[in-house]
Amino acid sequence: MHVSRIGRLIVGIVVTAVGFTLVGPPATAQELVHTDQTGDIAKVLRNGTFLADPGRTYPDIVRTRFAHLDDDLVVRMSFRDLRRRGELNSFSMTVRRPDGRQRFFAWFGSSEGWGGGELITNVQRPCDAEISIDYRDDMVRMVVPRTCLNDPRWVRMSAEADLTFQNGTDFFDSATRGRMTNLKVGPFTRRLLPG
Ligand SMILES: [Ca+2]
Repeated sequence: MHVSRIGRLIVGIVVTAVGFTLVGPPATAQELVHTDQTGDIAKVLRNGTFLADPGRTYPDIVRTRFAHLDDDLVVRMSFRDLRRRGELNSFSMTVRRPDGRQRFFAWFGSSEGWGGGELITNVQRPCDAEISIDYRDDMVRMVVPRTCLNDPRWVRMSAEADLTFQNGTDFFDSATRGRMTNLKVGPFTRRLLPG
């Protein structure tokens, strides 16, 4: 994959990274399942314009399970139509911690394979974040060890999927947004405790 394309995608995601709290009860559990709206993919033009594209089926996220386990953060996204694509694909998750800092993890791939990991700048050491992609069951699973985040007391998470074309046009869906907006990241889950 071409570095400049990845760079544009990263900039697009980070620049628009604004999130809100999902409506829900106070944090008492380590897991949240969110059913996302279908037909809510946004098309982002090279000039930054956001347009609804309800007829597109990929990358439409339909259901996501966020889990804060003893050792790992796990985000499992189910898609309406997950297929291996020749263009650049990406899956990402953003984590907020009690200290107010936000960490971004992303994986980028095409028909040639997958790469990625942590891309935010405040990282001082490698992180063993992993992704698994199941095309048969339309499922993507992202795992980030809690040690990558200094074992936080709680986290809030969001997740996204992107499909980017050679001409710079990007299609994306947020796992928790519920409708097309001009915000790429969020809303964030409520606080999820480990356990
Ligand atoms: Ca969706």
